[in-house]
Amino acid sequence: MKTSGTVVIGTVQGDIHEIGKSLVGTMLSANGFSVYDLGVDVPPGDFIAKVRETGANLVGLSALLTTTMEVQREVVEALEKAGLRSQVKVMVGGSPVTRGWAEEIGADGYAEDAIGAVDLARKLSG
Ligand code: B12
Repeated sequence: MKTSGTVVIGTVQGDIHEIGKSLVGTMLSANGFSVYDLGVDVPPGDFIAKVRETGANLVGLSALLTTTMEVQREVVEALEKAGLRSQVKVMVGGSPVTRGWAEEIGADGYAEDAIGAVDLARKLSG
C-alpha cells in the first residue's frame, strides 16, 4: 500500500497514559501511514532522534495531564532548535488539550479523537 506519510508518535515525558495515543497510532497505521510509536514518557530528544532517523513528516504528541501539556511545547521548541521544524507538522492531542493550546504552542493541528487524528494527518500531509 502506498504510504500516506510517516508519523512519529508518543506520549510526552512525565506522562504514562498510553491508551489514547495507541488508538491514534493504530488508526493512522490502518489508514496507510507508517507509524513509529515511541511509547510513553518520551523525552523531547527521543522525538528529535526518531524524526531524523525516519525522515518523518508528522509528529504526534499525546498528553493527558495538565502538567505534561507543557512538554508538548518543549518538543515543538526542540524541533525548531534541531532545524527540523520545516520538515515536520506537529499534531497534539489528549483530553486536556484544545485547539487553542495547539495554536499557543505553535503546533500545526489538534484532533479530539482517533478518527479526527486521521483526517488531520491527511490534511497536514496533503
Ligand atoms: C486510564 C487512566 C489512567 C491509567 C493509564 C493506563 C494506561 N496504560 O494508559 C493509569 C491508572 C495508569 C493512570 C495514571 C494516572 N493518572 Co490517569 N487517567 C486515566 C483516565 C481514567 C482515562 C484515560 C484514557 O485512557 N482515556 C481513553 C482514551 C481512549 O482517551 P484519551 O486518552 O483522551 O485519547 C483520545 C483523545 O484524547 C485523542 N488523543 C490522545 N492522544 C492523542 C495524540 C494526538 C496526536 C491526537 C491528534 C489525538 C490524541 O484521541 C484519543 C482516542 O480517541 C483519565 C480520565 C479521563 N477522562 O481522561 C485519567 C486522568 C487523565 N488521569 C489523571 C491523573 C491525575 C493520573 C495520575 C497522576 C494519578 C496519580 N496520582 O498517580 C497518574 C499519572 C501518572 C503519570 N505520570 O502519567 C487525571 C489528570 C488530571 C489533570 N488534569 O492533569 C485524569 C483526567 C483523571 C482525573 N479526572 O483526575 N491514569
